[in-house]
Amino acid sequence: MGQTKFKEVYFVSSNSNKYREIVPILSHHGIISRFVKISLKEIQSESIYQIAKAKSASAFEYLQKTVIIEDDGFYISSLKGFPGQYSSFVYKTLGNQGLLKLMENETDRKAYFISVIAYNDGLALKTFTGKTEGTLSRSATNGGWGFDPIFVPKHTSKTYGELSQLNRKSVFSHRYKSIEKFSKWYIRILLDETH
Ligand code: ITT
Repeated sequence: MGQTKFKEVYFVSSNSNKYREIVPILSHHGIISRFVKISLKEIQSESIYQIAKAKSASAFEYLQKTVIIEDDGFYISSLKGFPGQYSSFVYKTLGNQGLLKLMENETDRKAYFISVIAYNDGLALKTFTGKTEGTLSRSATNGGWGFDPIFVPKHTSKTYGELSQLNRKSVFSHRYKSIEKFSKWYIRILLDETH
C-alpha cells in the first residue's frame, strides 16, 4: 500500500463564513484546504448546477490548482422559489427584514436551502448537493450570517442563527451535507490513486 497523497484543495469564495463552516468538516476527513478570498463572476442561469460548474471553471482557470467552490440558493415556496439563484443579491438589497416584510401575510412559510459544491481539477468536474428544508420564521433572531436569523430547519424550533450560537448549525446544515458528500468522495479517489 502506497503513501496517501493528501493534495491540497483550494476553496474559492468571497464569503469567509462559508469557509469557516466547511473547514472543520474537511479537516475531520484529513483534507487540507486553503481559502482564496475572491469574488468569481457568476453566469446568469436558472440552474444552480450550471452556475456552480461555471464558477468552478473560472476558479480553476484563475488558480490552476484543484479547487472547490460553493453555490447556494435559498428558496421560499410561496414566492415560487424566490430568491433562489438571486439569494446573494437579495440578501444585500432586501435583507432579512425586507424578506420578512414581503412574507408578513403569508401562512405558507415553507423554505429550503440548497448547497452545491463543485470540484474542478482541470480534468474532472463533479458536483455534490446538500438540501435542508424548513420554514421562514416570523421575526429575525440573533446569531449566524446571511439568512441564518430567519430560517428554521425541520426537526427543531431554532433558527440557523440560534443553532449557530450553540455550535449546532452543522447538525442541520445544507452545507454540511454537500461538503460531507464531497469529502467522502475525495478521500476515496485519493485512496484509489495510491493503491
Ligand atoms: P461566493 O463568492 O462563494 O459566491 P456568495 O455569498 O456570493 O459567495 P452565493 O452566491 O452562493 O454566495 O450566495 C448565496 C447567498 O445565500 C449568500 O450570500 C447568503 O446570503 C445566503 N446563504 C447561503 N448559505 C447560507 C447559510 O448557511 N446561512 C445563511 N445564509 C446563507
